[in-house]
Amino acid sequence: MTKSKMELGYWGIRGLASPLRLALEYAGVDYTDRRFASAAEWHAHRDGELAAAGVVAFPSLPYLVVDDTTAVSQSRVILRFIADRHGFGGDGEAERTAAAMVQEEAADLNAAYLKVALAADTESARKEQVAGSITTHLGRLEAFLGDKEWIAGGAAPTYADILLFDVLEWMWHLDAELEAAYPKLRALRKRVGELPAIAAYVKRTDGDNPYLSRPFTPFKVG
Ligand SMILES: N[C@@H](CCC(=O)N[C@@H](CS)C(=O)NCC(=O)O)C(=O)O
Repeated sequence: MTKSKMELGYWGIRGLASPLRLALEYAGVDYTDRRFASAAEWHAHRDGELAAAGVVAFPSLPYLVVDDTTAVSQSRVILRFIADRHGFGGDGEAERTAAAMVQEEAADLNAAYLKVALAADTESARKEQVAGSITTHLGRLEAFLGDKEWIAGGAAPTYADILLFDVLEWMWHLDAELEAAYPKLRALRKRVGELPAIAAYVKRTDGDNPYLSRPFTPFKVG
């Protein structure tokens, strides 16, 4: 079988691409991690090479182009696409549905995160908003994980576990107390971090695709 050529395009930050980079690393595939440094550079690529390839229906960042013939945009769809291609999209209906629900719950959590990070302009407002929104989603995820090894309930990790590895770190960055408050999620993050491909990636500081160790946190506070 010939190898696929893959290019992931995004800004040089973690943002929406971080779970996708982690998923590509976990899949063990060769890919180009194309990081745009400015809007002008992205727009020139979008309106030039990408437009000429004629495969990008919804041009945005992030995008994934495979073999110059298939393009996927919309970050959540890209994550599922990578996982489905490489066998960690969930085994059977129950696992696939669980993984998809976790992905959507994580999207709600991210939306709550952005609201707090961008809007709360005092420490007490931040605490109050974290308690009013973020803890609801984290509590649900902790309960759903329960005593399972992987959150979708199967014998192996799915993209939902990899996604949580990223998302949880953002939450802890926003409020350090959240790490100890959800011990099952913390243990899950540790398990994902011990997967060899993930462990190797988070240690990588040089080469073409270094790991960006600090979540971009648009705090008004702190
Ligand atoms: N719903 C989209 C949102 C994409 C989005 O808003 N991308 C931002 C970066 S986080 C961007 O700068 N896109 C460049 C563009 O749309 O031209 C997704 O999940 O991929």
